[in-house]
Amino acid sequence: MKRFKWQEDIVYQIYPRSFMDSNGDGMGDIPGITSKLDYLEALGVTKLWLCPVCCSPMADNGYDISDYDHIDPVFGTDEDFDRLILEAGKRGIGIVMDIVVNHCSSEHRWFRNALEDPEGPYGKYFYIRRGTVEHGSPVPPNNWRSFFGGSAWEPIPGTDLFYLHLFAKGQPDLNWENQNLREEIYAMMNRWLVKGVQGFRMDAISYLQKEEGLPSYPADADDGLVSVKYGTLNKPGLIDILREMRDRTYGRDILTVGEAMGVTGEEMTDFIGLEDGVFSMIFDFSFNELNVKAPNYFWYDTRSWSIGELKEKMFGAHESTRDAWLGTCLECHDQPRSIDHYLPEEGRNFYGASMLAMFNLFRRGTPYIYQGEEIGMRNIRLASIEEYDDVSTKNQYQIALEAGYSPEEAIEFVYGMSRDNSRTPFQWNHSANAGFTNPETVPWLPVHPNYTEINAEDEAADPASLLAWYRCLIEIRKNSEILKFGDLEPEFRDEEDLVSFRRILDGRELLVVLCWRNCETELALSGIKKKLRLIADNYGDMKTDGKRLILRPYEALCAEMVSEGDV
Ligand code: TEU
Repeated sequence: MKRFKWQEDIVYQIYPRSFMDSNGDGMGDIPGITSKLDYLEALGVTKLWLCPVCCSPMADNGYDISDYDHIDPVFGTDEDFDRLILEAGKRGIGIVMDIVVNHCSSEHRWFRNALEDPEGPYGKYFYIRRGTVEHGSPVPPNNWRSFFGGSAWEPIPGTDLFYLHLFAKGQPDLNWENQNLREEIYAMMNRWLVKGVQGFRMDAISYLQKEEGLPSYPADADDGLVSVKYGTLNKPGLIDILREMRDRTYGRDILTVGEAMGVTGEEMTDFIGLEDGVFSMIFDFSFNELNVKAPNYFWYDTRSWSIGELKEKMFGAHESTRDAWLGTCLECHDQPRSIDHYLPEEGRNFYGASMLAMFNLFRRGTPYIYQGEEIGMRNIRLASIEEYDDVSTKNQYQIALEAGYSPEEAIEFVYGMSRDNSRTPFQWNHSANAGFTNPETVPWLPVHPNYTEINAEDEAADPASLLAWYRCLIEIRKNSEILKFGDLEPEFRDEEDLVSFRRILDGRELLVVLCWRNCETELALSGIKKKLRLIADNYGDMKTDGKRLILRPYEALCAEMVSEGDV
């Protein structure tokens, strides 16, 4: 099978507002990122995916773009961005742009023109539809509920028209059936490629195609509404739009990663087949929201889940992508911190965190690390909802109150699920404000109080730290053809609370064992006919007599399986 450079990448995701503030305004920026390139180079990553940095009124922290061609002044200048590309390039690191084209900002000139003349050419860039009037009040064109809560339709003042927004009100959906709109987007993407960006992360990309006629569906909750996903998630025709986009812009050799929920089974080949996919990869989200009761995404409506479920979802995703490619990840700017999300209380320590690292970095696919994951940053508990910033957090809090929960209960849901959990400032050192901004500045979101114990500087000086472990695993992966390109086969599949697999390439095999248990256990090696030669173990050694492995709490090990003659 053909090999691509992006299969060897290790991607680091940056949330620019929270990474490093260079000018003391309390908000991270591009010169701040540039100033930390040595840290990123030492970590070993090869690509930086930047969450959106283009001009935006920040209704959804940059995921509402008002000018696709320029850097928002909060983050710096266009020249700062050019310099970042250049400086990163010197260190063998490429920049990946976040392309947000399911919607733009309500401040974008296209949308302003559309409001002025809904029947005109720009009106056709959006979904603008007539509502009805019942008992003197306007009723939206259908019963879709936006991902962030409430109707997905916003009335256009002074008219009986509404516009569609799957996300916040400030994020009107773009109409991909309009060829003029498509041409504008392709040209914009090509301008970024000419500037030297080396990849695209495609935001909310499975929602571009809407169901013909935008029909209502039976309500999925007491509000009489239904999640927008019924009428928008991976609808027939989406793949044709994406093929056109690929052929008109990035092609096959540049790293592209789709945030493509709802793509499953046989469709994987069309989307991410190594032969002819529309993207290099999509994120493997198969197990990241096991605690959410699909499909309404209400944070108060969670469920318990098991490691068995997690591993079956993960193996399932791999089984449907044998001729394709995934991006593996545990965290991002929309998810809680992985230590809090995937580990029980007793496993939230170095062993649990380092086990998660191996789980993410040694699977088949291109790994993504979210800023702070490598030092073990944790969820935050802010005193009240007013201290939160995220639009979806505020909406979910409101939804919980409306469902009858008390403020104390509602804030507990926020603690577990808020997107601000992963958006707190990066913890660089143990000085005031964790070195993220000037000591006297108030950062845009509070610094986690644990920064004196968890920070990059202290961990960089400690060979036994989580950061050191990440560096070590990244180095191993970069030098291992098996880890980069090998197949993945489940192992010990029936063992509860154990995730294990083999990575296989040209007859050579590695065994990975991840013990999601808090007690010591014996694992019989009767099915393994070869000897194990240790490559990495978060306890520093491997306990085995050749017939059994003794696994310690949250142990993670990787060993080469060698025949007698090779030992
Ligand atoms: O998220 C897309 C998405 O589907 C969200 O519903 C996501 O599951 C949710 O935010 C979790 O609470 C992307 C971006 O990653 C997100 O930050 C943006 O808010 C969203 O698109 C709109 O651009």
